[in-house]
Amino acid sequence: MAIERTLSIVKPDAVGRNLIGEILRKFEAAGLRIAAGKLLRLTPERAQAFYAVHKARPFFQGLCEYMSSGAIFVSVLEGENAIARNREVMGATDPAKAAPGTIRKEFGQDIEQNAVHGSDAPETAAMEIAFFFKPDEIL
Ligand code: 3AN
Repeated sequence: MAIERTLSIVKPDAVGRNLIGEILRKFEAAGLRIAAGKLLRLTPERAQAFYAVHKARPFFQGLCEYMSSGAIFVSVLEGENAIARNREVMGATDPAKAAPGTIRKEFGQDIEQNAVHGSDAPETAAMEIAFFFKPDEIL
């Protein structure tokens, strides 16, 4: 199995409810190593750039306002099949449909305020990691 890296974001609703530690604990318990991490706040323009792939979707503006509404914790997770494993630990986009024990089931509030983001493919993981981290910030 391949060792991969993926980008994770603890979103503003979860940071605001003091859930960074609980969420990182689930990644580590699933065998994912935290290879980089930082707390920051996106400007609306940076949020629009990050979610540019969704710009034609009806929820784009609300999503960018929400993602720039408070601090986020971004991290690089590393491990075997890290991209798929992270998405398993996160659960389905809609917390109401997420499996028991997943982050979104336990901590997500609705389909927009769903606690975490995770890259969905190797290409997007590489782009999203580079969006937030310089190579020498990943250990
Ligand atoms: P995922 O984060 O599970 O890969 P995407 O890429 O389809 O899901 O959506 C990106 C983000 O956009 C989601 N995490 C969520 O915050 C928001 N989003 C997705 N679908 C909706 C929707 N129908 N209404 C509001 N926000 C949505």
